[in-house]
Amino acid sequence: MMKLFYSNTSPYSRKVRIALLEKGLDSQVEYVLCNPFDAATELKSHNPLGKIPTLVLDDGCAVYDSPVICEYLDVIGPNIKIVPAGSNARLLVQMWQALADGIIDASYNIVMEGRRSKAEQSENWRDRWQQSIKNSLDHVEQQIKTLPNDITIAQISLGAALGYLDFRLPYVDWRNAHPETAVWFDRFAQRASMVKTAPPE
Ligand SMILES: N[C@@H](CCC(=O)N[C@@H](CS)C(=O)NCC(=O)O)C(=O)O
Repeated sequence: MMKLFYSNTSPYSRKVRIALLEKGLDSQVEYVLCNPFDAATELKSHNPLGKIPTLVLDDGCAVYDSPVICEYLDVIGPNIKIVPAGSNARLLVQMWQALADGIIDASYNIVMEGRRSKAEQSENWRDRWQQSIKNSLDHVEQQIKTLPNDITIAQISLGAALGYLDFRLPYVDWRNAHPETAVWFDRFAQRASMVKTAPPE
């Protein structure tokens, strides 16, 4: 059985967990809860980067990071394609994924920076990450109508990104300035795959 190293709070892991549920592959995976910062974690023997999510296949091969795992799930799951094959459709969803992953990266950096001692924290970096989140959300608001109709890695990544903002950076209060994105997310968040993978309260 394949093994997914993940945590309940990791937004990148959430992308893969949503994708597994949407593709009906959930029962083919053993979920291994993992803290990547635990020095003794088995994760490091599979992924030299020591990051989650990491999917370990039946033959012991490891697959990372989240975009690569999601693409791989289309190889093993013959049902819906979360990364469409046509070149234009593929580019569109990959760009959505890059934008949403970028929002996650900036948010994750802010969270991790906040865990360092005050003396180590950089106001400049935090401002830059905050600006990048704001600009990206403005872009999402303008482009939200271009999301594909069928579920793809575009919606999955955006759902994970907005869910992470709500979970870790609620002060960003993104809904007021991005009403169409808010309508989209509040509907998307009702999907069983989103409800099942929601971070703990
Ligand atoms: N680009 C990677 C990012 C993965 C990532 O940074 N995961 C975090 C947890 S949310 C992690 O494992 N951090 C441990 C570390 O940075 O050493 C992906 O999309 O999977």
